Amino acid sequence: MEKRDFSEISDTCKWESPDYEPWFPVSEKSNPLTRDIDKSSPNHIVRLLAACDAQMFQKDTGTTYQRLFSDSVVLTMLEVARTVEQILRDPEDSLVVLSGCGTSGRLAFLMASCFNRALRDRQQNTVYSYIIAGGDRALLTSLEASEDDPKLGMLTLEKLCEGKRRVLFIGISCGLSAPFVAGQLDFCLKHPDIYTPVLVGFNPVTQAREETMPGYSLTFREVVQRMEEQRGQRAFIINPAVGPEAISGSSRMKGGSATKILLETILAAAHTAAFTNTHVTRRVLLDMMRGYERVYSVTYSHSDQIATLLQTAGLSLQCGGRVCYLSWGSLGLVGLIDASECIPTFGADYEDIRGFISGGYQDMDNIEGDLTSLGSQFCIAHEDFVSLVLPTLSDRDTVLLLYTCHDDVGDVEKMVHRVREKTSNLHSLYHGLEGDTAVDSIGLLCSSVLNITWPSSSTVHMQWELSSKLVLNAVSTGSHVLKGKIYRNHMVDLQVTNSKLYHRAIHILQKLSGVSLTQCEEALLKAIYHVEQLPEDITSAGVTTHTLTASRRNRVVPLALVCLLIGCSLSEAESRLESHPVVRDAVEACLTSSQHLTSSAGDQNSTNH
Ligand code: S6P
Repeated sequence: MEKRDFSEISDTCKWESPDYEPWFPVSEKSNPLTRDIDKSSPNHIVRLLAACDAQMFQKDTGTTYQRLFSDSVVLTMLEVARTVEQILRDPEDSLVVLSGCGTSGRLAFLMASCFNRALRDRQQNTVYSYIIAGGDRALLTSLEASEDDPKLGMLTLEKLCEGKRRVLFIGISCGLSAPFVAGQLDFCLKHPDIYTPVLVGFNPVTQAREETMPGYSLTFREVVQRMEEQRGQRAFIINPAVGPEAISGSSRMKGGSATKILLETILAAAHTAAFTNTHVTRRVLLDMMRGYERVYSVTYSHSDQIATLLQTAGLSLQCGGRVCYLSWGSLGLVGLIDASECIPTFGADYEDIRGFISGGYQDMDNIEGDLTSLGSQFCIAHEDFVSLVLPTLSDRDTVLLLYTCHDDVGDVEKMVHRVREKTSNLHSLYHGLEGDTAVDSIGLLCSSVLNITWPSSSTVHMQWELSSKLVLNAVSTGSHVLKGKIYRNHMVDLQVTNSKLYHRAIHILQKLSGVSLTQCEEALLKAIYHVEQLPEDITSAGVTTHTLTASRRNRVVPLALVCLLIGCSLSEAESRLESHPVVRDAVEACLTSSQHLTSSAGDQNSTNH
């Protein structure tokens, strides 16, 4: 029996203490479990990610936080599921809209597509639609700035729902923070005759964002308070805590997984009830969520193979190679989503980790259709992989195949042969069903194989998606950790492209330098505008102006940090960063020399005394 690590067990609960980083909401806290993730081996990284993901399913211990399985959460899910059920029974002029920014918008798209497909399969009219801040381009790339616009959110929703009699609006904001979603929720509250708003997120309402939004009179918290006044009748809030992210603030990980678990449970239960003439019950919801908990356990029971993938991908990134996910079916969307998130999360280039889906935009089924004309970054079909990537593929690159027993194995096999002509660095993630006796000719051609077998069920494809999401999140996060992008459990080189990221950057600077928030903001602004002194027109400008300027610059947070740690000019900080291209090394070198400076100043002081 494996020995239990008690230090990890206590770290699991530490974040719940009121004294632990009290100035941050749960979604922005740093996870005590992962404070040394940057120095961990591939196997240990996977163990840490598993321990963090386990926090999603932790039972309610009667503390401040409600959890996924808390009665209050399940009860609200039940009410929302019953509302969906009613819409499915009488869909005329009705719509269920899922909306969010970044990953939350991408998951809104994934789920709306999945449940519309389920309706089409039953020859029913579709009732789902999605909104992602920034439009369909944001499904594949980072358009974080649109998150800050509450009016745009509201107008997009109003336009989408024109002429509808009844709309169930599901706004997803993991941090209870996106102004785009707040504007939409507020709009729903003002039109209760048509709209019923549901907010999904992972902070208590008292931790919803308090900052004012540009051109808007309410804060997110005030919108949530208004929803609370209507709670249970005309507005619903589903907000269990799932613990801090493994990489602080990276809500694409647990936030995304928990969003998928909660909403798929609600929608799948509503479908079953509506089409079997029964009603959604608490038990059905709980059983489905427990099913997802099993997905978590089954997936991480393959930790060694996940670690192999992560190590291979890490080596590729370290030597300037690429990681390509080649997927079939709905796993393609999971691959595209994971790859696209590396751009804002790790400041990665779109070619570093890239997803391709067998049928391209035909399989995507997004509102705006084929986006290939927007440039190479938007070329997502396997044929694009063959023409754009395959010719220059080498052993430096990692290729990961994602497919299931429902996909055309002959097609997978053809692709495997083409890739093998260029590289042997080929791996596969395959989901099969119990009793599946397929001959593993594909596995024989791969350097590593991760085969997961599942019991058959009507929702197994959603379980495959979650399992693949966990694996890919581990691969993309772990490989960037190995590349040296993370310091402790913070992404230091983040892109400061919206107000949430602007404030996160200031807090990271404060945590790592120990100086005041005001000094940190000044250092950040100097790095953004590339000036040694801050003129009045910069200090008086708004956050939107700062983030717009920051979006055209690189490495602003590392630059500001080096200036703060060494007390040097921007040009000196730049040359120090140039001599340490790996961000973690640069930070460590500066910390060592600043400690050295402090201790020699201390020595000097003690000599003087
Ligand atoms: C987070 C990801 C971001 C968020 C987006 C929305 O890992 O990079 O794109 O999804 O900022 O966040 P939220 O809290 O409104 O769901």
